[in-house]
Amino acid sequence: QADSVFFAVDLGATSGRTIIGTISGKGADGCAADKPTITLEELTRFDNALIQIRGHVCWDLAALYNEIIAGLRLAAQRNYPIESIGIDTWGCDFVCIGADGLPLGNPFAYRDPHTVGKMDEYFAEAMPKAQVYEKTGIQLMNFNSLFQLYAMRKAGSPALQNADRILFMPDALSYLLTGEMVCEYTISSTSQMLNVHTGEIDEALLQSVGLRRTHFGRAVGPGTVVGTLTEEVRKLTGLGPLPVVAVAGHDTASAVAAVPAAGPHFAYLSSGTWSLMGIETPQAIVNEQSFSRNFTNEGGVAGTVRFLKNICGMWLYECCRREWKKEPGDVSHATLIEEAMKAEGFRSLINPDDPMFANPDSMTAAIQTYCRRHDEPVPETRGQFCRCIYDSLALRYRQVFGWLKEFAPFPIDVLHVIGGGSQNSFLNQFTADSCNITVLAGPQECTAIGNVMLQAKAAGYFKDVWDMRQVIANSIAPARFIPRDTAPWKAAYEKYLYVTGGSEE
Ligand code: LFR
Repeated sequence: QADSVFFAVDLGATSGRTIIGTISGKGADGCAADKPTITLEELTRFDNALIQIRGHVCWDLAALYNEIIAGLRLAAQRNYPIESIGIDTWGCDFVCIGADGLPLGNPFAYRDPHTVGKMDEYFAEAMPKAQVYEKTGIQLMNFNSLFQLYAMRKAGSPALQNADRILFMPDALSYLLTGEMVCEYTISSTSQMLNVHTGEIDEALLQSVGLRRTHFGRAVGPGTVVGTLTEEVRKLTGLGPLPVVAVAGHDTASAVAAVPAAGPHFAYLSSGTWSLMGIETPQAIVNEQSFSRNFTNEGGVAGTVRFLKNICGMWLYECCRREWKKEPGDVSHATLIEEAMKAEGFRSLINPDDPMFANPDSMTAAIQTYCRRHDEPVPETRGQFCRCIYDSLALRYRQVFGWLKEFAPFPIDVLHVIGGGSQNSFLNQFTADSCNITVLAGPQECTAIGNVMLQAKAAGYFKDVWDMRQVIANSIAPARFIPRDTAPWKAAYEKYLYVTGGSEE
């Protein structure tokens, strides 16, 4: 029973990793044996930071590429019998490629302010808001690729003007490794340019930003081979002509694919820099309610739809922590969580999704300003800040979970919390209590697991997504949080609605 070994690149908005994923217990005929399992080994970890440059916020494409090369080289040195390579990243951002095949500069990051206000301009000038939603079923967020492209057109961006091709982040990196250009379904669904009814890039939306279908790569579904490593990359790394697989290129799609659920009646909360709360459905849900509450229908694996809503997740906490790192003192997660738990509960509530938290110069100052404006006690200590963020997040989860239950075409039995945030047991208990639902927490490494699983699926290892999820369930035991102290959360939710103005989206 040979193990199968895969190489995963998982890029987040603050750090990236290269990972070796091994599936053990494979039957001799390539079919799953009784209890196959997956294990991960982190090869390299590196920072990925928003780079401020000439009034913009960008990603460093060449640095990311270089880190992938370094990870591959290490894998070659250690003689891992890699079968394939897969890359997943955050959504919406893209790289313009010139006629010579080279990137035309660094891609804008989705937190670049160049799209602020551009959505409304687009609706006034190009296509009404309701029509954009009806076509795409995608939640309206100013950084969706459609509005980034519109903002770039308006600004006369030379990169866009000269773009021969436009590749979404994971596809751009696969291209640098293989020379092949694809437009993978899960990542392109985040662009707000796919027609949710046809699954194809919409002609009218393309025209609205002055593009043609030929600007994008070959459309492929998750789990398709893109190509093999170029001669150049083989020389740089010492690897052979390995295939690169378009996995579920969107990190959230990879994460959802890795929910260790036994059946379809689950909700998930993919908890990282963002908190993505939703359900998996066979059909898109596009109606007036989903429009007014701004829920999205992103592309999932195996023909599923990820019906979900973006909630600002650990971003507020991560930004505060970055500020505290500049001061003396221990800023470990454990210490900050401990300080938060000692602080008074429900003291200061905020709407974590207020636009003022999108990318402020100082997050602590932004939270204080919000509290002053809303007559909430102003946090001063680290514990008070963290408690404010956790309480407010759990209350926002309650709000969105309530809507989700109304939309779900099935009763939701359990909420799977996955991703880095699932390690925070206090927040998990808050979530269970606030939403009044059993929480199953883990795996923490869901994006990387989903990435590896899609590669294994492409290699013909699983018959379907449930087969795949069974292997994940065999490999990790999620921690269970039962709702127990729900009354205080009910009362706090009234206060939350009052402070936040009871927003309908
Ligand atoms: C999470 C994520 C979200 C997407 C946001 C911006 O990492 O991919 O799903 O809405 O980043 O791209």
